[in-house]
Amino acid sequence: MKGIEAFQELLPLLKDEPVTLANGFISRQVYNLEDREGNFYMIGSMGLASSIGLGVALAQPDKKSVIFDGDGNVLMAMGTLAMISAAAPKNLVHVVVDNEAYESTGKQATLSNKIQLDEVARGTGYPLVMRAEKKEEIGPAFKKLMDSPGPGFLLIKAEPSFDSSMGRVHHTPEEIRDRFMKVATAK
Ligand SMILES: Cc1ncc(C[n+]2csc(CCOP(=O)(O)OP(=O)(O)O)c2C)c(N)n1
Repeated sequence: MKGIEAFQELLPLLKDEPVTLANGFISRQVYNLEDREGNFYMIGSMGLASSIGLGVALAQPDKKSVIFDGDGNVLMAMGTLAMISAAAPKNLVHVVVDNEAYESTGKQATLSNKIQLDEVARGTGYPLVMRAEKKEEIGPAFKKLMDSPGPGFLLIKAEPSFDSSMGRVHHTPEEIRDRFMKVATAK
């Protein structure tokens, strides 16, 4: 499965949830497929989408805070998995598209071919951890996570396959912040 196919399954299942996206191709793919005001595109800071998504979950307990992350990002900030588990926000859904590569910077291999990130999430204490290896498994797994008390974790195994003709996110950081805050704080 291509990474973009994972997002093609996930995006139609979103409603008005605030979604925090990892930097690089994760943000670029989702921006090109379907830009939403409720998307917080992390521009630059690798590893931090999960911390921001945790902050959103804690600040807005009545909304689901969704994180779209990458394996390289998770490996860079692995301690955040422990922080999410310890804080235990019921309203957090952490989705990781795992292509076993730092695709955004040239497809260098990450360690996720050896280290199973779903097992790491389970080990830190996420109460609901799921894995999807086929496209058809993504929708049911994501729906289950969205309907269950979290924090939930979905590992999607994908191939590196970014289409480099997809442009960059064109919003300025301030625009991304202001649009996102409107959605994240809406009553
Ligand atoms: C602190 C830091 N180190 C390195 C980079 C460069 N960088 C941007 S995206 C990326 C790879 C992210 O990998 P992953 O989360 O697996 O997503 P993928 O690129 O495979 O979609 C790297 C190394 C950065 N932006 N910040």
